Amino acid sequence: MDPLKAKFKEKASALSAEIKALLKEHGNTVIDSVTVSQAYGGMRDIKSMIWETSLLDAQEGIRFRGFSIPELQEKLPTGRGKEPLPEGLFWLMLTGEIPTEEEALWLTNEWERRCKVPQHVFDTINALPKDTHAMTMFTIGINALQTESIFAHRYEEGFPKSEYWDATYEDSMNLIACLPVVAAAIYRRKYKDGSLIAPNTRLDWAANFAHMMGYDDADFKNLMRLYMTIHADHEGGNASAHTTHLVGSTLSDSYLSFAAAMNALAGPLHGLANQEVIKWIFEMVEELGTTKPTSEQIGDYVRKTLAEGRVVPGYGHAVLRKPDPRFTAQKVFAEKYCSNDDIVQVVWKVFETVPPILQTLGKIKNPWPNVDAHSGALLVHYGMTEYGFYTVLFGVSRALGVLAAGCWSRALGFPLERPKSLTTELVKEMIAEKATA
Ligand code: CMX
Repeated sequence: MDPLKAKFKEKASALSAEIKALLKEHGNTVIDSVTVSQAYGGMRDIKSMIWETSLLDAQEGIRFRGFSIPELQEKLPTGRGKEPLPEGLFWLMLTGEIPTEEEALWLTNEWERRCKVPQHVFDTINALPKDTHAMTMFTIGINALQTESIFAHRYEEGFPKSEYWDATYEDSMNLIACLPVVAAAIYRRKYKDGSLIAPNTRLDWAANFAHMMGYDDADFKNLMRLYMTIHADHEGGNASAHTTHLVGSTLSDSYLSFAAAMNALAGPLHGLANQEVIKWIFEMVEELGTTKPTSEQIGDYVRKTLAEGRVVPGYGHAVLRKPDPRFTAQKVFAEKYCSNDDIVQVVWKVFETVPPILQTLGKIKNPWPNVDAHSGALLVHYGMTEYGFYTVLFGVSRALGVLAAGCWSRALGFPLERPKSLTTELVKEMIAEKATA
């Protein structure tokens, strides 16, 4: 058994026993109650899912196994780069322990060893019209890769519940290993001449991804390491994470549940917002005829967007109530590497201008920027202007968190997810009953 799998098995057995005891003693303890607004309002704040890999605080933002993003930047191995290796974050999310440099390097080599994308995956992607959205190509590519699922093969043969976690671990590791190759193939087919760039075995996972897309700038590789780290997980309730959890709970394998998650990420209120942000900025600078708009010009453009009944992309969040620390991490990166870039400057001016305008609407719970408000400007700076691809980058990173959490779901034996729905008729009856009680 490989060292990461052995560590995960040890941690999973211990937590599984602890949860069993907890449920025996406190299974009927009420830890939350649901309001009518929650039933109608997208189930906000209902505590009804266990997600071990990260936790989101409305004021402070995301913590991965208790570590904030600046803490990860300080503690995770960086390999040959200057930003944390996503390999280290995956190890942390799976085991709860910060890996050593050697353990992170082992994972780099392990993913390289496991990276085997069959030809039919490329053929499937290439069979799609070139103007197919990159996220559609991505989900189809992942589904095509499902032929490799160890879980699906073993289930078909018949294997015991006690081994589900093992097959899920194998599938998750193999899928994560292959995703950069699949994503880079989509990028090369859709936006370049279609020729593939072979992986460079001396590079870590994120740097290799940059290389296979055709970017060999050392700073861009650092950006990819940071990007792949900060987008990886955002606790369990967000649409892509929750989708992985829901679909995985039917014992769909990691490939099928992750492909489903990517369909959720492709929505403009979720991951597609990163393409919408830069599209909105490009349209603004074109309409204004300048890449250096004033705050007044930006303010007018924001008010025009709102008057058209559109949302300002990259702003607002279902849980966060402060600027997203993932936005801040990217701003800090930009301050270091490209503070004079025009589009970066526009993003910073939008950051000054948008929150007070959104606040005046009186209905928005969080007027602050989220992760998607900054990412596009950094990519444009390094020459990646094809914003239709941005959500694929988000997706490759998101695999780390949702698949690590998927391993935990199978290791802890979580059952089929099946919440109770109500009709409005029944809600009215329940309200009336409460009033007379
Ligand atoms: N621009 C304009 N209006 C906004 C807004 C924004 N950025 N954010 C919220 N609102 C509106 C909502 O549409 C809602 O309007 P109605 O009552 O008329 O329907 C109202 O303000 C209240 O919304 P909320 O409770 O503050 O926010 P929600 O939890 O309902 O929605 C989110 C959260 C992210 C969907 C919303 O803020 C939004 O649409 N933002 C823009 C899209 C975006 O950036 N999404 C990316 C989120 C991060 C990610 O998942 O990647």
